[in-house]
Amino acid sequence: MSKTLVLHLFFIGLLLQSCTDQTEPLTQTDTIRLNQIGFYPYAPKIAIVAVETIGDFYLSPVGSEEKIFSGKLTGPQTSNLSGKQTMIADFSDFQQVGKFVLNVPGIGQSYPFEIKTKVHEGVATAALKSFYFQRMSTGLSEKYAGKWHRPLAHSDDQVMVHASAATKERPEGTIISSPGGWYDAGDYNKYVVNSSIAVGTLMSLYEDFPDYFQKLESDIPESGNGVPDLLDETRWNLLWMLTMQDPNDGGVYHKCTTAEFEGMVKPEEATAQRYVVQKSTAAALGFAASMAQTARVFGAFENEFPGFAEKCLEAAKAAWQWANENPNVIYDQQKMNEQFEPKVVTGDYGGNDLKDEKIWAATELYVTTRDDAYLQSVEFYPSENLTIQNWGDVRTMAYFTLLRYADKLSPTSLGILADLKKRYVAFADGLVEKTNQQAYLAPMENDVKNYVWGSTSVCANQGISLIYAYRLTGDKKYLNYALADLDYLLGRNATGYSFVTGFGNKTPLHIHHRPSESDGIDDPIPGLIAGGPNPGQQDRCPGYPNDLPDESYTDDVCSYASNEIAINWNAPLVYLAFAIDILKSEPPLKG
Ligand code: 9MR
Ligand code: 9MR
Repeated sequence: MSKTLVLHLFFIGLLLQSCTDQTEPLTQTDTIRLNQIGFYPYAPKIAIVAVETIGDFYLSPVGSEEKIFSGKLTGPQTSNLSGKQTMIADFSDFQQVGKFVLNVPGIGQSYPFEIKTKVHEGVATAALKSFYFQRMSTGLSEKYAGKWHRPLAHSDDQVMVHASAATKERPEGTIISSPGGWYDAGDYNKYVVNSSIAVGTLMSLYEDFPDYFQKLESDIPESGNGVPDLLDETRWNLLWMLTMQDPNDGGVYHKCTTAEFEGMVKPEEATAQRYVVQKSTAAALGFAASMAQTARVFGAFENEFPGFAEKCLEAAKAAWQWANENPNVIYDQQKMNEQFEPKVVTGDYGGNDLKDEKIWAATELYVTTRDDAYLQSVEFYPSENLTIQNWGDVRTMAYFTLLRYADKLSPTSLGILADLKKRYVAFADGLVEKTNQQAYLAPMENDVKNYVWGSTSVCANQGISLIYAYRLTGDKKYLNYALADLDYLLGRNATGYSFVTGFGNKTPLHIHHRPSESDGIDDPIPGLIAGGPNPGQQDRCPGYPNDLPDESYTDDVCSYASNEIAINWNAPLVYLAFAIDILKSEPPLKG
């Protein structure tokens, strides 16, 4: 063998050797958990390895074996929810735009992710578009719905007044028309209380970022009509809500529903009789709050929708008055069923405490009309603690609106406001305290009480709270914690799922959603967020891996307690993903 050939072989050997060093082929694993959509160039970037280990990690471009960034795993972190240990791979310093994977020798390779500005615009827009897929009393055409197109169903123009809702003007069995709106969730019913917080969240997003939404299109039939798609979509449900008010007295029916849940059938095959049932104070107040906000928001679109804003304000005032005359009409389904037939066993959205609904309605009416009397009629701080907003506790919705309009309000509200800002920042500090000790570094993990039915919405709503804290103080730490909650929802969590259908590599495929389950299409309708981990496991499905708070999730259609979807869960996802995308795509500050 010639000397040169030997040398040649030697170098080839070296080359091969160093290649294998660099690239021992790693298999994709969900043990590495990260936001499966991606990251912003100038923001924190963190992956969590779900086992205790030591060593290095490195990034490679998708499809290449080059090591373009490497670092050391740090930790271990110990979960206060499960006691399990995790390791942190922090690659925040890597700012290159592109598509990458994260490798941990000995563990494997992550799902691919992207680094770019506006990285969440796609998932945010799909989450908004999912409301279009929830529309009822209309067909969804292929042009807008793609393979999920479907025929008209649930025209809801022959809805019966249930015995519980009978009045002199509308006796039992009266037929009214209550078309449109969105299906609440995986079921086919419509509930005013839950609709209120959903439309309130979407309109608050608009009010917080009006310029951005002038241009954002979600590809719906109304796109291009001169009104932001976010508002067109919301109006679809508002128009239905208006039909839930009894014009004879201003009261609002609690829900429009079948007596029992329909089977897992297509919308057009779900044809059981529909009813409006008992009026309730919670429905009247939620309705009043939403309609007062609608009047304010749609006041700017008088040319497009003549008279709409004014009509909504009148509706809000009438509902407010009804609620004042009927301050304590609780929706107690069990009691109702003891008195009336047919018995109604669909979702109840009940609850005994109406103070928060009253604060919310009073605040929205006040901010829209600037009539101090509304604010003066409520006890503004019924409890020292602030809470994360949810369908049963909407007080924070009121506080958000006051904070949003702080600069424009009169002395009456200013008294409340000084205090509110202080309380609010203290609340946000409480939400994030100890986050750095958590296994997945998300504020969500700080409190085991966050793990309820619809826990992903607790996480998203908490993220919204942190966005307000950021906007109040200018302190970026709150924004980064809000981003950590979004990372959590999109894959950096104890289940390894990105909880949004169609967005990520490991996503829910078998959501408890009648249209997705019955359409014969493998992929569920995209942009829907699953309820998420819920140790209550009320559905008793066999698939839960264990009963740990943050792992009590099963991607199984039987699991309505962890794998259903709902409008009041999707709305905060829409808010959080867009708000983060808007705020994080701003260029970094110089210096
Ligand atoms: O499908 C229903 C879902 O939308 C509700 O959230 C859930 C809880 O109220 O109930 C589901 O319906 C189930 C019912 O409660 C019990 N029988 C099986 C039904 C469908 O799985
Ligand atoms: O989101 C609701 C959750 O807070 C309740 O614990 C649960 C049981 O009452 O109901 C959830 O709401 C469901 C509603 O009752 C019917 N439509 C589906 C909703 C999401 O599961």
